[in-house]
Amino acid sequence: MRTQVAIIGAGPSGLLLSHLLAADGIESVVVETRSEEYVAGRIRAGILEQSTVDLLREVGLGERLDREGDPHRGIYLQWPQERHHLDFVDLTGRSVFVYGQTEVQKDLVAACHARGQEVHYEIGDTALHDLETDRPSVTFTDKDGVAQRLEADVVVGCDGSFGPSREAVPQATRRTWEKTYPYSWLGILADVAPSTDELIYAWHPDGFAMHSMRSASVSRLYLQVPNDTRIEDWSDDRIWEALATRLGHGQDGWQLDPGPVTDKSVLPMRSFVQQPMRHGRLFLAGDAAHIVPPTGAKGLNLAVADVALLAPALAALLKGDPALADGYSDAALRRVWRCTHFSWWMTTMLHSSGDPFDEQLQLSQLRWVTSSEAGATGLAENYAGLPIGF
Ligand code: FAS
Ligand code: PHB
Repeated sequence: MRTQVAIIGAGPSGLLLSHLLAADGIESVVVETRSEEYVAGRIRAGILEQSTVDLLREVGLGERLDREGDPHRGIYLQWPQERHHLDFVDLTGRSVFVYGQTEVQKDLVAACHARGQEVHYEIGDTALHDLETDRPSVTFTDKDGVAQRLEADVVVGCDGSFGPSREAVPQATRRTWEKTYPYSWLGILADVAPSTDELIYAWHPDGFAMHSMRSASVSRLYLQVPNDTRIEDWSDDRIWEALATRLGHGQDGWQLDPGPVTDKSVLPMRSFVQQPMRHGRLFLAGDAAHIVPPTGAKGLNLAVADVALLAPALAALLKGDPALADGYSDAALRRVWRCTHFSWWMTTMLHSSGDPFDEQLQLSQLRWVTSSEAGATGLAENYAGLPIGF
């Protein structure tokens, strides 16, 4: 098989990249280890920043988002006895949308079907070849067990944090930074109307808690738990009790309404960056190049920002102009480090470490960010998303 761009991974970065390339007349083929249904069903991100919403609308993927998405002006920051709203629209003129990654993925898959995008699902043995030549290729075993070779002008690793692309950059060339946080998130989906109009990020001496949502009838909530947490040790009742305590049930008449839990998972928290995000004819995008703790709601949005930079760079490269492609890694990494810092800052400000000194610093940061327009604006511009190409 031969194409212009071989894309490894059919998650949001892979499918959005193929969509943007097709709009530019560039052909691509996507290869994916999992099934279409499995990828679309993974429960992950929930917040789209302004730049992501703008891009999806621009490229014809915003219709259902505008119909079913829930625009939010801001978030609540909370600690015991205090809850403060930060209004991003007042502060920066930018807002965010609650629209789950599963919904974005469904829209991307529908667009693939509509344009006849070639995607090979349920493949195995993915391997990358000849990346330092102008005839790179990807070999794999297709779902029928037949060995395939996909030749291309360019290969893009959109294969997330466990795919082969990041290691395809030679050890001597790549540099990585990694930080593992001393806690994880226990996340639940529940069939109950949210008890809040906008997201609540709550600092509490027992640990962080967050009240998010997926729709008017589905809530998404998270609890800080130790890294070695076993999900079976957390009954629904224990989860709701901890959420009620940490989110301030009964504070100023506010109450947390529990409901049937439909999904439960534990998500480790880490930061990871690999640079460069290009090696020869291999380019990296999304989680293949970077991981952020979800406290800043940046993971999915950063993947979108990568491909928004990469698509025009590849189109130009394939039409004979390498300038944007040569600048892709540095341009993408500026935003990657901005989002990595912001996600680290939100995480260390809101998660209890048990250290009394940290606790005072955290509470002081929270009081400053909720009382100073400068502090609130700094958080707002990062959370609602800096313009693409920042
Ligand atoms: P993805 O990981 O989504 O997609 C990579 C794809 O490559 C996968 O479908 C995988 O099957 C495929 N692949 C892997 N190896 C392959 C191979 N050898 N060959 C072919 N295909 C291969 N972000 C937030 O903003 N908020 C959140 O709350 C949040 N929660 C998360 C919870 C979990 C459990 C995880 C893992 C991530 C979460 N994230 C969250 C981050 C997440 O949303 C990612 O940022 C987003 O999925 C990135 O998209 P991709 O770069 O496409 O990577
Ligand atoms: C979510 O709704 O899943 C969500 C929202 C905000 C975050 C992380 C996750 O920071």
